[in-house]
Amino acid sequence: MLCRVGISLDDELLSQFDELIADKGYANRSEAIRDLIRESLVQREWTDPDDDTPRVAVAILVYAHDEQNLGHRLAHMQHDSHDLVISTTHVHMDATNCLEVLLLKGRASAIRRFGEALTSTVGVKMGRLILATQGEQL
Ligand code: NI
Repeated sequence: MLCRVGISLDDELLSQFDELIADKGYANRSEAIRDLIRESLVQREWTDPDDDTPRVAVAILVYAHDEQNLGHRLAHMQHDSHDLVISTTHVHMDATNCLEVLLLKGRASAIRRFGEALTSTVGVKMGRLILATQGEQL
């Protein structure tokens, strides 16, 4: 069932919001607001340290494979946590730089610890951990 709600915003904030959603290509304010709410709900899924529900996430890494033996070290870390890694894609972007995308699944605390260890490894040029959702509650 779809419910209608009204919200009050000052005109400057609304103006900035409209610019933001136009830049992002939203068709209307409602869908943009629904997405903001969903994003907050997804983030909340990750906050309970005692939650055993399997969570999914994506880790993105850019690194030079021969710097500080990174190719080997990152592969070693992944083998040590192989139970959390569903799949990996490795692209050799040029002679030295690699892009790696990992799909992760497991307990929230384990995924966070492992994903943050990967993205914060010294020498990684760009690292992101995207905490996703299996979507049952949305
Ligand atoms: Ni490579």
